[in-house]
Amino acid sequence: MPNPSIVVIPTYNEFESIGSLLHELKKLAVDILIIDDGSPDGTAQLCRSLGVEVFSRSGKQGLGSAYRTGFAMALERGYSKIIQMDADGSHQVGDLVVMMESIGSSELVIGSRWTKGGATKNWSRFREYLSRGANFYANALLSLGVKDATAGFRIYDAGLLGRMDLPSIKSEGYCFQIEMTRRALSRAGTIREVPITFIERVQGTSKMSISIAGEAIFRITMWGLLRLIGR
Ligand SMILES: Nc1nc2c(ncn2[C@@H]2O[C@H](COP(=O)(O)OP(=O)(O)OP(=O)(O)O)[C@@H](O)[C@H]2O)c(=O)[nH]1
Ligand SMILES: [Mg+2]
Repeated sequence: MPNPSIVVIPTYNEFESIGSLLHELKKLAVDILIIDDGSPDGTAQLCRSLGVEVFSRSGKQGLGSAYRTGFAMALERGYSKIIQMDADGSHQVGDLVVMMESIGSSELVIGSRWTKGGATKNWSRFREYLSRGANFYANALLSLGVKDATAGFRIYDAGLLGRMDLPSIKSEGYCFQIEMTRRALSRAGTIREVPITFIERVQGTSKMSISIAGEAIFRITMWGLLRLIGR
């Protein structure tokens, strides 16, 4: 019988980080699905050589679209819990275990850096302010009531994910996490934040860019304005 839970991991050039993460994940009772965008560094080949399923796409198409693809596959296969995790070593398997134990009746568990007990390690002041600032701005305009709405470490219940109309989620960068949080709330999803320690990657390079930050500022502002005029 397949596991009831699946971890969906988007990858782009994560050859140096993904091996140790998969090694740790394989100790849990979870299936794993990698969504790789044709990483030139051989990430997909490495994952397959470790016996992990890879769905390969041609060319870098963005984190949001990678998750939409992976989530749709997970729902179609009938998994009841769908876990999202970065490949860069920032998200710890130990924290995932705690998150899984904390699910209770929650339909969305967020591994949170900014709830009591959460932390970041090896982050520059700039990255910390960027993350805190994005959360402050999103909460001020959208009243999400979630301390870490940009977190990419989550467990979704399939029932909630199925209600969220994934093809209509448009964000591509880390704004994807905010849009998913908004949508979960609008579909009456119950959310729990569980403290985690986020560790800055030591291998590979960040895909964070000006255009990804710009997308978030633009979309949050637009949603805030639409909210203001009651739409
Ligand atoms: N398939 C796919 N994966 C992506 C893409 N962009 C980022 N990723 C993956 O998404 C995860 C998060 O990307 P990161 O580069 O760590 O970006 P981030 O976590 O927003 O930024 P940092 O905090 O700087 O690490 C990693 O596993 C990346 O490999 C993409 O276009 N396609
Ligand atoms: Mg990262």
